[in-house]
Amino acid sequence: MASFVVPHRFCSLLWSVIITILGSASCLPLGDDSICRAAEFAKYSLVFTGKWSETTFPKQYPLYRPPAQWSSLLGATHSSDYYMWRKDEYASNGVREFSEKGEAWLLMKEIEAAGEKIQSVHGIFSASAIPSGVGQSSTELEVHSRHSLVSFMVRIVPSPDWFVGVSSLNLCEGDHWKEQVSFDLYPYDAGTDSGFTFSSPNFATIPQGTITEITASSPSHPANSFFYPRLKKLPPIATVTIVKLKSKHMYNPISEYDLTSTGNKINDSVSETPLDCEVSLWSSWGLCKGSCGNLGSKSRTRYIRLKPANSGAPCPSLEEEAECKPDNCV
Ligand SMILES: [Ca+2]
Repeated sequence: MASFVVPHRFCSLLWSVIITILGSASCLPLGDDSICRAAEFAKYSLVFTGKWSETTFPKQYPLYRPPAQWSSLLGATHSSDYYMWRKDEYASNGVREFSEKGEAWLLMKEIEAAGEKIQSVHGIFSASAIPSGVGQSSTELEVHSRHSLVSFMVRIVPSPDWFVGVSSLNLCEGDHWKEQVSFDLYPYDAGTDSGFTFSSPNFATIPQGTITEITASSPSHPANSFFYPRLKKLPPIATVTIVKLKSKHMYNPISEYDLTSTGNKINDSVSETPLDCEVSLWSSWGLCKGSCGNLGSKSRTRYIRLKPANSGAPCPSLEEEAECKPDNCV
């Protein structure tokens, strides 16, 4: 468990001063979350569950150097004056560093700067990395009635610039805090690296693109690791559950990687994604072999580009023969 809260006593003090000077609170940042009338603070537990298995995502599933895994989780609780990342917007430098390399330092600096400058951030929270595609990590977070939104990201490892996360999720509902929220998570592309596959070499996207959701059909390119033309929708690659803590349970964190007690939960909805065989183009025909005066035979071959999985279409024949006139006869 590695969660902590950015001290913002200084910011609060600064705001008190500003409000006193202006003699009015009308300059307070207003947004969707400004109408939260719930109790001032609430604590939540957050459980992130990776569901990136070879059964569910058989295409190019990374088995080694490095095997499929999740980076540490980095998040913030904030007001609507800040956002960590947003679909169709450009990734900040911090979001780029985090989604390409899993380096959190710059993103944490950005979050802290937003907290100091416009008091839009209440706290930062983090959870441990998960060393496999399937597994759990958890942490706790605190929201405030003026900072009721939650955002976080987890990098997909290995990948060019792919991540999952939640953007500006409001835990406040009018006059109360939500008891529990759960979401299926799908992969996003940060728009900063043009690699198509999990293990593509670094290849900067110039000019930078916006953050987009990766689906079974977009980007529409057969080389893409998440391109599954037979699926209407990708299965969720992860889930997140955020549960409000009762005050008496506040210091009873859920243990990390506790797969034994929640194993059923993780495995209950493993979907088997069929993957059809893909083969290369045929090679050119080989020499025609045989004795002169008779018909000879020649052959050509092709190789498997993608092994089928989970009852996908099997591979067709990899070798073909044809009759021919032997080449060495005049
Ligand atoms: Ca990309």
